[in-house]
Amino acid sequence: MVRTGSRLLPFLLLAFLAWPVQAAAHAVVVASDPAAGASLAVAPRQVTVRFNSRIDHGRSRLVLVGPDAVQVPLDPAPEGEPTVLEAPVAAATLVSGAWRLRWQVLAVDGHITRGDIPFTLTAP
Ligand SMILES: [Cu+2]
Repeated sequence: MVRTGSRLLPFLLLAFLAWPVQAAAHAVVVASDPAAGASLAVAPRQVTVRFNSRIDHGRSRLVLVGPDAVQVPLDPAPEGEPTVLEAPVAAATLVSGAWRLRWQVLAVDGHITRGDIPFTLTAP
């Protein structure tokens, strides 16, 4: 009996540790274009953010925040790859300086996450 119990304990511990990981499957960025910290000579014509889990495209947002807190809301594609949010960027809308790609997504687990991906647009 004691033996069974001591062999069961590691399994219970594992199950306990694994559970919150599954429950907390909100969307986290795994890659982006522009990449975080990128320095670009030319404004991107499209932005792409790849997440670790499926997202609800219809309830996810992308905004470019630029110098002087100027905000350029983007229009993400309503569907596409289940884990990717992307949007076109209109030509000649971005001045040079420090920018942030601000993302907010709804993951399939019902949790909203948000964050900023900083990048720099160098003067032409
Ligand atoms: Cu979650």
